[in-house]
Amino acid sequence: MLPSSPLCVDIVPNGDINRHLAEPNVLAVIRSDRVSSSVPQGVAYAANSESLDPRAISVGLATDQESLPLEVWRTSTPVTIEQHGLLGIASTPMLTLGRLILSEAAFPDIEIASEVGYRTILDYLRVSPHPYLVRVWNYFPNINRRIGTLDRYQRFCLGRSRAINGTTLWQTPAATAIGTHSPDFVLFFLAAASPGLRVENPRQVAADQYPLRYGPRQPSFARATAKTWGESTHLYISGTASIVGHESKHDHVINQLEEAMRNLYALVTQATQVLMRPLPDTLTYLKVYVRHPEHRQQVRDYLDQTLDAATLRMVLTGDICRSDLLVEVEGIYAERCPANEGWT
Ligand code: 3EB
Repeated sequence: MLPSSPLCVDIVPNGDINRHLAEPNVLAVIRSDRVSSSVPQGVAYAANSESLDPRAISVGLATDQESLPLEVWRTSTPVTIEQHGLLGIASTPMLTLGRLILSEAAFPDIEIASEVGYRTILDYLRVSPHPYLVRVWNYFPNINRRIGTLDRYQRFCLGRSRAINGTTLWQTPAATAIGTHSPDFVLFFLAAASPGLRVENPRQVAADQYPLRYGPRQPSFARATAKTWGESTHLYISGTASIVGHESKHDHVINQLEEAMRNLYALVTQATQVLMRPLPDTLTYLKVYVRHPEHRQQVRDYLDQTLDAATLRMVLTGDICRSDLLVEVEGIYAERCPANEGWT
């Protein structure tokens, strides 16, 4: 890691989460599957062996892998851990990672869970040294299921919109919203003392300007945020799909993936034009969500043929927020952590 950058990212094949958590400079260990919870339904806080440490994030996606690759974020200084009610906080003097796990069963519906979740986070951020969200991830089950006239993603957007309405702290972070098959609503975020720079994609209508036919409250996320930490500028790219303008495009998964990657690279070009500082040379990390597990292999093959060998990658199975979308990508430009840093 450059001494001036407070945060680096890595993907490690090693599934030993506790070994990573034992290191004081580890900010987050993100696993894509779900830690089985021993807590009964209806308890808002899904407690389990890893849940006491907010740096341990388990997203709740189905996994068909033998090995469990982990995403590990490391910091240049030791991490302090706190728990504020249901909200777990891991921070350094420069930045904050937050983790909120709500059991959906404790709420009447996803709309309320989303509103309560975002209110909880914003209430904490107001008194935090790092009040601005830079990047947010949202995972919850049955994202495409229709409840009445709206689907659950649209209801999630409604709840988020109510919570952030009129809040100047909300400087529209980059985000991901993906459907799982786990009962928890998992939210985690990166926050900083000052907001990132919002970057929009010239090929896409800004999500908060989508026509209302996609839902009564628009999604609120930036296509990317660029964040300068010391001497280093990171780009956090939101979940990016085969959407041009505001419309979903293509029926075939690889055509969708190509369109999503065109969107991603258009966004990177846009970011380098609005930024005063260069980005790292290659995309550090690409995470791909495919709706159907049977598409994973062709997606992997496509990535192997098209990505720089240095780009870390992970292919996960998850549901995309529009039912006509088969694939979504998200990415990070940042320092990759040096191999085996801090390991003994
Ligand atoms: C899209 O472009 C795809 O609601 O926070 C991507 C990233 C999507 C974030 C969100 C939704 C969200 O509209 C969906």
